[in-house]
Amino acid sequence: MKKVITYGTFDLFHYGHMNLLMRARKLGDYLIVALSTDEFNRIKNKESIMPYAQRKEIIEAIRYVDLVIPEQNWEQKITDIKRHNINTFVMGDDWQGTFDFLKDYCEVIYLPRTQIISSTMLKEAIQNHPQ
Ligand code: C2G
Repeated sequence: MKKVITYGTFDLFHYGHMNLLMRARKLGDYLIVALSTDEFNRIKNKESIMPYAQRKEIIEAIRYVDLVIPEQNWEQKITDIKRHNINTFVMGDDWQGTFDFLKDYCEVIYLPRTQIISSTMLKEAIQNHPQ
């Protein structure tokens, strides 16, 4: 079984996220999403609108996802890859090159980001149009 892993916050889940997860899943037979915890988001200087519990429920509901685990720090990737016998690590290409050190442990693939949509845009739209 070819196992794939990807990491992210997936706040305000949108088409770009889905498109990443769909393509990642098609690279193997099993997809794990390491979902950034609220605490790790603070370390990433990335405040998410939706708390971890809600973001986790959404990701678990996506047909392409087989397992969601918490992403708590920058250092856990090698451990995750070993523990889960990962064959392929996938990220959007805004991270191009950042995780090449993982090539010692598994295949590393960066996929083109989906244009025109981002959590930042959605967040600004929400903040600029309070109901
Ligand atoms: N993404 C995409 N297209 C978009 C928006 C996001 O392909 N329009 C991808 C990103 O490249 C990433 C994934 O969707 O691979 C999740 O996006 P974020 O939640 O923004 O992830 P990020 O905060 O970059 O977290 O350790 C890695 C970090 O946790 C990555």
